[in-house]
Formats: sequence, C-alpha cells, structure tokens
Amino acid sequence: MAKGEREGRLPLLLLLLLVLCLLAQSRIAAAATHPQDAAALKSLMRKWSNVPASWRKKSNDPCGDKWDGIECNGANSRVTSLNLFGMNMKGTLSDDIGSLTELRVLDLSSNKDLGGPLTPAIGKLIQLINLALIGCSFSGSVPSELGNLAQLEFFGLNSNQFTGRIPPSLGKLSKVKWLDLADNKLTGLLPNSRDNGAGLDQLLNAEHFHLNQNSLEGPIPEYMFNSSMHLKHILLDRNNFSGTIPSSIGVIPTLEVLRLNNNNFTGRVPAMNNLTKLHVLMLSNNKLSGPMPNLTDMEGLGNVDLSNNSFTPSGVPSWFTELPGLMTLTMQSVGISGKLPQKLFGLRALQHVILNDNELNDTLDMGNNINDGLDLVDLRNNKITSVTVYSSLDSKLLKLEGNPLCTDSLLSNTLLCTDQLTEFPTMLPFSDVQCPHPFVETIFFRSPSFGDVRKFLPELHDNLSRTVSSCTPNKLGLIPYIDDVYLKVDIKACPVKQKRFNYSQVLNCFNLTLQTYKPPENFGPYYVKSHPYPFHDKASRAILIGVVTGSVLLVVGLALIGLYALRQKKRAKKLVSQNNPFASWGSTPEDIGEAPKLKSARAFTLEELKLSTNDFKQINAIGEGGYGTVYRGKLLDGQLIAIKRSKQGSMQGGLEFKTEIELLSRVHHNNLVGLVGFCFEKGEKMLVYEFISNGTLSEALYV
Ligand SMILES: *[C@@H]1O[C@H](CO)[C@@H](O)[C@H](O)[C@H]1NC(C)=O
Ligand SMILES: *[C@@H]1O[C@H](CO)[C@@H](O)[C@H](O)[C@H]1NC(C)=O
Ligand SMILES: *[C@@H]1O[C@H](CO)[C@@H](O)[C@H](O)[C@H]1NC(C)=O
Ligand SMILES: *[C@@H]1O[C@H](CO)[C@@H](O)[C@H](O)[C@H]1NC(C)=O
Ligand SMILES: *[C@@H]1O[C@H](CO)[C@@H](O)[C@H](O)[C@H]1NC(C)=O
Ligand SMILES: *[C@@H]1O[C@H](CO)[C@@H](O)[C@H](O)[C@H]1NC(C)=O
Ligand SMILES: *[C@@H]1O[C@H](CO)[C@@H](O)[C@H](O)[C@H]1NC(C)=O
Ligand SMILES: *[C@@H]1O[C@H](CO)[C@@H](O)[C@H](O)[C@H]1NC(C)=O
Ligand SMILES: *[C@@H]1O[C@H](CO)[C@@H](O)[C@H](O)[C@H]1NC(C)=O
Ligand SMILES: CC(=O)N[C@H]1CO[C@H](CO)[C@@H](O)[C@@H]1O
Repeated sequence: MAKGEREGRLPLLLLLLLVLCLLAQSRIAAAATHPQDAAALKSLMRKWSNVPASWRKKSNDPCGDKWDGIECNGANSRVTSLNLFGMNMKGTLSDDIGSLTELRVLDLSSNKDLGGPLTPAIGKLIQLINLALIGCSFSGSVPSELGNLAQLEFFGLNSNQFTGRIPPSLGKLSKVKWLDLADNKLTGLLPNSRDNGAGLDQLLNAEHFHLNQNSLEGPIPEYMFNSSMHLKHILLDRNNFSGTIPSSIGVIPTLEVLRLNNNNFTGRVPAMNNLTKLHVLMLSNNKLSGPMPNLTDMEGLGNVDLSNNSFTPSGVPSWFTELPGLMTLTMQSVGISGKLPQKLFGLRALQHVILNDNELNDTLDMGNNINDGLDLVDLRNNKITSVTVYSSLDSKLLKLEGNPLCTDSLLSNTLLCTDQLTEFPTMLPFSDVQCPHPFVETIFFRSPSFGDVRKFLPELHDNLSRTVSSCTPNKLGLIPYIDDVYLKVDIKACPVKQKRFNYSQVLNCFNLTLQTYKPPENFGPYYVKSHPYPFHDKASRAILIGVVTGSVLLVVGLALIGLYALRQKKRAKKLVSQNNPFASWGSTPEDIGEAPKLKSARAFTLEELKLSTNDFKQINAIGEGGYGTVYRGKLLDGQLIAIKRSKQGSMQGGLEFKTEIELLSRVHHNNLVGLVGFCFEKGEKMLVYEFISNGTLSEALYV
C-alpha cells in the first residue's frame, strides 16, 4: 500500500517540476522587454508627470515587471498596448512614441493636462488598431501622417483643441469604423477625394462620422456620401456648414442618427423616406426652406427636431400620427397651423411634444386615450382658442401660455396658462453613493431618442454596474443632468473593502473609451471623460512623511545615528517640497517653504472646488466682502461646504494664508466653523469650511 503510494507520487513530482520549468520559461520569455520599446517608454515618461506607481520603480523591463497599462507580446517582448486612461498625467507626447512600432492600442484618454502639438511620429505605428486621445488638450493641426495607419479601426481625437483643416489623408484609413474629431476647433471644408485627392467619402467601412462642435464650414458636395457607405451616425451639428443638405445622405441604408442642427444649411430638405432605420433626425436652427419635410415611411424615428427653420407655412403634417416609435417631437417656430389630431397623443412611446411658437389654431382636444408616458406638451404661443382636458393628463405638464384661450378669465390663472413651470423638474441622483474617494466619470450621450432619461436609469444602472463589477467590486451611483447640448450622466463608483481604487482598477475597469458598455440603440453614440482621481492624497502623504521623520529623529537620537537621521531629513524635505504648493510662494521662501502643519485639513485641487460650485457660478455665492467671496458647494462625496475665495492678488500673502490655515485647522470650537481644507493653486487662495446654515455662516466667517 505504502509502496504504491510512493510510486504514485513520483510522476506527480515530475509533473510539478515540469510545470515549474514551463512557468519559469514563460517568465523568462516575457521578462526582458525589447530594448527599443523599453527605451521608448522611458523617454516618453520623461515628458510626463503623474505616471502610475508601477512606472516609478526603476526598471528596464516594463513587460516583465508589469507596468500598469502596458501589454506585451510574449513571443517577441514587444509592447502591443499602451493604455493610460484617466491617470491625471501632465505633459506632452514625445516623438519616441514612434518607436513602439508593434502597438495595437494607444489610449491616453481623459488626461486633460496632456497636450501640446500631436507628434507626426504616431504615423509610424502602422499596426495600430485603436487610437484614443479623447479629452486631453492636444492642439495644433491633426498630423496628415495619421493617414498612414492602414489598420486603424477606432480613431478618437475628440474633445481636444485641434485647429486647422481635417487632413484629406484620413480618407486612406480604409478600415476605420469610428471617426471622431468632435469638440475641437477645426475649420475649413470636409475633404473629399475629387477635390483633395483623398477624403472622407472614401471611408466606406466607417459607421461613425462624429465631427460635431467644430467650426467646419462650406457646402458639402453630393459625392461626399453614397449608397456604398455603412454610416450609422452622422453628427455634423454645431458647425458652420452652408449650402443645401446633400440628397445623397438619403441613400445611406444603414443610417440611424442624423444631426445637422445648428448650422447654416439652406434650401429644401431632400427626400429621406428610404432611411427606415433612422432614429434621430435633428435639423433645427438652420435656414432650411421649401415645403415641410414629409417623413412618412420613416418608421424608425424616435426623435425629430425641425425647429427654427423657414419652411413654407403648412397644416399639421400627416406623418405626425404615422410614426409608431416617436418619443420626442420638437417643432418650434416652423409655421404649422390647424388642429392637432387626437391620435398623436395616443402614440405608445410618446414623451415630449414641443410645438411652441407656431400657428396652431382651433380647439385642442387630446382625446381620452392619452399615452401614460407623455409628460410634456408645450404649446405656448399658438392660437388655440379652447381646450378639452381629460383627467388622465396631469395638467401641470400641458403648457398653453400665450394662446387666446388664456385671455379667458377662468383659465388665465391656472397652471395651464402660467409659465411658472417652464423648467423641467431637476433630476435627482439615482441610487447615489457616498464615500471619501469615489471614482467619477461623465458619460456623454450625444443623441438619445428619448426626451427624459429617468425611466431608463434603473436599467442603465444595472447594466453599467454589471460591466464594472465584473472587473472590480463597487457601489455605483448615477447622476444625470442635461446641459443645453447633450445628455450627460455622471457615473460615481465607490470602492468596496478598500479605501481607493488603484491604478490598474481605473485603467482596466472604468475605461469605456473603446465602447465596452453597449447601450441600446435609442441611447445613440456616447463617449466618456473621467474626473481627476486622487490616487493618493498628496497633503496627507507629506504630513505622514513629516511625522515619520520626526519620530525617527526622536527615537534614534543624536550622535552616532545623527548621520543617518540627517540624510533622512534631507530626503523628506525634498519630498515635501515636491508636493508642496507653498514652496514657490511668497516673498520669503524660507519662511513659508513648508506645507502648513495641519491637524485635519486636506488640500483640495482647484478642479475639485470648481466642480463643487459649478465653476463658481454666481448663484452659489452666499456672501461677499473686501477679502473676496464666499461660495456654497457640494463635494463629490455629498458633503456641503462653504468656500472662502480670496480676491486674486489680494493683500494676504502666502505666509499669512498658511498661518490662517494652520490656526483654523487646530481650533475646534462651538462658535467657529470647522475648516475642512484649503486650495492653493494657480494664484487662488481658498479656504474650505463646513457648511452651516446661512446667517450663522457669514457671521462666523467674517464680520
Ligand atoms: C462611393 O464613393 C466611393 C469613393 O468616392 C467610390 O469608391 C464608390 O464606388 C462609390 N459608390 C457608389 C455606389 O457610387
Ligand atoms: C451663418 O452665416 C452667417 C453669414 O453668412 C453668419 O453671420 C452666421 O454666423 C452663420 N451662422 C452660424 C451658426 O455659423
Ligand atoms: C460662418 O461662415 C460665414 C461665411 O460663410 C462667416 O461669415 C461666419 O463668420 C461664420 N460663423 C462662424 C460662427 O464661424
Ligand atoms: C428609395 O428606394 C427605392 C427602392 O429601393 C428606389 O426606387 C427609390 O429611388 C429610392 N428613393 C430615393 C429618394 O433614393
Ligand atoms: C408624403 O409621402 C407619402 C408617401 O411617400 C405620400 O403618400 C403622401 O401623400 C405625402 N404627403 C404629402 C403631404 O405630400
Ligand atoms: C429656437 O430658437 C429660439 C430663439 O432663438 C431658441 O430659444 C430655441 O431654443 C430654439 N429651439 C431649439 C429647439 O433649438
Ligand atoms: C386655422 O388656420 C388656417 C390657416 O391659417 C385657416 O385656414 C383655418 O381656417 C384656421 N382655423 C380656425 C378654426 O381658425
Ligand atoms: C441592459 O441590458 C439588457 C440585456 O442585455 C438590454 O436588453 C438593455 O437594452 C440594456 N439597457 C441599457 C440601458 O443598457
Ligand atoms: C489593485 O487592487 C486589486 C483589487 O484589490 C488587486 O487585485 C491588485 O493587485 C491591485 N493592484 C495594484 C497594482 O496594487
Ligand atoms: C485599452 C484597454 O486597455 N482596454 C481595457 C479596458 O478594460 C477592459 C476590461 O473591461 C480590458 O479588457 C481592456 O483591455
């Protein structure tokens, strides 16, 4: 029995040895990074501050030592992926990037202080499949060398400061599916292959043209589009395009979203009846004329906005009742007259009907079959003479101010006729979460079909939560808000069983850059921008180092060990001055060259305080005096604060500011407001206090 057992163990032992050998071998194989790539990464890093902690260890082997955001090919030890999403990096991108010739993925998105001109050396990365530099601050022109990236599928350069023309060479990106240059300062005409040798008309595999929010101009030629294209989303809104809308747009069979609003388009709207998959049609705020477009047969439409054009005045279009999926109908000021059909209000998906400033006359009878989801009917400033309202409609969302019927004394003071509820109800956070260090990123939906996101929030929450939780455990909150342009939702994630997320969690779990979360079609395209994340608290780190150094000095004593202690102190001083905004301040640097000695206050970044006060909006100002202004604000973790913001260039110097912080952070007294922290950045001097009720606060802060 015993012998048999031993015999059985021998092969097992051998197997174990074999496995160990294999493991060791694969480690060796993966260990030494190709010297060209190791050198390139180290040179790149010299131009960057705030790289992940794993990069700061002195190492010549980014692959083997698993630097965060680096992936390598095990066989040849070349770097294949460089992903530094949301690392708060500052600096520029040097030419050395061109040495990483095996890169497939380059994602430096959401580093808003990473910028400067974009190096043409990126054009050497001919294996690149995904290029994402979203939400950085790159400027200057888009290098034409990017046209050499023949394998590229994802091209995301949106939300930067690029100027100049779109290079025609981008027409050579024959595999590109996603082309995003939105939200820059680009000018000039769209390049096309007939006039420029190469151009966007050649991108037959592209599904996304996102060029909105630039200053692009001029007419768009007919041959820019044709039926060989596979475009789903054409976003050209908020530019300065002129001329007629090319009728060739109407033959792209795959089209789902067409946004041409806020341009200078003129002439007739071409036939689009073959676009049966179109969900969103936005043509508002142009100078379009001719007959009102006939949208019959466009059965996929959910969101239509034709407002503020110069169409020939017409009766109520028959297609109002023929679009079964209609959710949002917006036609302000387009000269429609007549009577609204009851059938419109019964459409199953309908949420918002916005038809103000038209010529609707006659009576309004919405019928008794009103769709439950309908929550806003805005008919202000029409010529409606009487109204029949059924109890199933919540009258507060029917707006009739400015119609003849409101001169009737019985109606004039009702909610129907008073404009007091023009603001759509403010949206509340959905399952808000609180923690000291939440990770926050904003997801921008550029073209939802619906008018009101609230009913989709539970679903959005569950799906996003599932996407992120499979990567790192967290509690997720959603904070939706609509600015005047697109739908924005803040995703706020709290770590579970740890105080903060670490670098690799942010890189790998929240990087939605490459569209890992797939929303339903009616959400339209999105992009994300992360907010700066405090991977470590600089102020508390400096204090900790100070305390440790102090203790060491005490315990270790003087004489013999003095030498050692001296060296430590020198090191600590260096560290403190690196992280210390006070080092370079005030007239007497030796006096204030150290961080304030704080009991419990933390250093805020200017960005955090801007965020908490909505960029110091006047509406958040609660007091003013010779010293400056006091604002109220709300931190991301929900804490209410009051911020005393000194006037720029006020008399108080760096030294006095520091003394005040030190003093306040130590005093805790019933009649004094507690200091939460301070901000000393870019010439700003701010103190952050707990928020207490109004009167007491201004009394307490400055009388
Ligand atoms: C569409 O345009 C591209 C480039 O201009 C061209 O190669 C293609 O043949 C055109 N397709 C049709 C159907 O005209
Ligand atoms: C439209 O063009 C006119 C002049 O042609 C210009 O003044 C105006 O700013 C343009 N509108 C937009 C939205 O660019
Ligand atoms: C739009 O283009 C017109 C000329 O076509 C120009 O006069 C106008 O200033 C431009 N507007 C903007 C906002 O760039
Ligand atoms: C729409 O499609 C039909 C059939 O495919 C075609 O005959 C017609 O010309 C198309 N209309 C337009 C405006 O392209
Ligand atoms: C709109 O188009 C449909 C079909 O394409 C047609 O039957 C209808 O008469 C048109 N309506 C108007 C007002 O031209
Ligand atoms: C139409 O123009 C008015 C006045 O300029 C503006 O207030 C309104 O927002 C515009 N409507 C849309 C849907 O853009
Ligand atoms: C509504 O306006 C249209 C067009 O101006 C007109 O033909 C019609 O008689 C008006 N109806 C009523 C009831 O005033
Ligand atoms: C959530 O996921 C379900 C199942 O995959 C899907 O049907 C639904 O459209 C998704 N909704 C959102 C808002 O992501
Ligand atoms: C980051 O946190 C995760 C989860 O706690 C952990 O598995 C991982 O090792 C951490 N990474 C680093 C670099 O600390
Ligand atoms: C570019 C990049 O590194 N993307 C990563 C984002 O996160 C997913 C996991 O959700 C990774 O699989 C990707 O590699």
